[in-house]
Amino acid sequence: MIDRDAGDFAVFESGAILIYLAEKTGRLMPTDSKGRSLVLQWLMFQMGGVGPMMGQTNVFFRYFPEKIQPAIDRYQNETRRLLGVLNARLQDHEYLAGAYSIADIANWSWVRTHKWSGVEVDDLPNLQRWLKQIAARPAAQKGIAVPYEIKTMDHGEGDEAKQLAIDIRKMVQR
Ligand SMILES: N[C@@H](CCC(=O)N[C@@H](CS)C(=O)NCC(=O)O)C(=O)O
Repeated sequence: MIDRDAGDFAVFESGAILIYLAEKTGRLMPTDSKGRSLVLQWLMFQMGGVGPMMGQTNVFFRYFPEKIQPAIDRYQNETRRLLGVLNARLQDHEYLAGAYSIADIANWSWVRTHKWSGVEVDDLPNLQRWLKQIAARPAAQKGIAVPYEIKTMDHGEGDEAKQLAIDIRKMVQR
């Protein structure tokens, strides 16, 4: 991301971009130490867990031409475990860290594509409630349409999904 209003200041890594934007606008992250820490904890949970694990699940489940079952199992199981942690947290919390925050934005952006990773969440009711709740937010709908919306990732099946997997496969380093 390049902040044109700040002398073309460049920020990389999605977590760092979200923190930069939250601090710059004073929105979506509290400023008190505890509130801020809670948001950062759940943001880091995505950065260090959900993102990399779902990323690898997709690599082995969707993109690799060879089906290496132990690798698929390993990453799908780890993704499932992480989604279970989110589900437990969401049992008595409407959002991950107090009010709706950059922690929800970061985690939701990955978790919403769980079907693409071949991971079902039927037995995770709190996670499903949270997924729907955020999906109903107009700004979230606007966000996933940038640069364009890939609906296939929601469904994870059909000819369009096959084509998308072929296209992404070309980008994956083996
Ligand atoms: N760490 C980067 C994102 C990297 C990332 O999420 N890459 C995805 C693809 S969009 C991935 O996990 N790919 C797996 C791989 O290429 O091995 C960030 O959060 O900005």
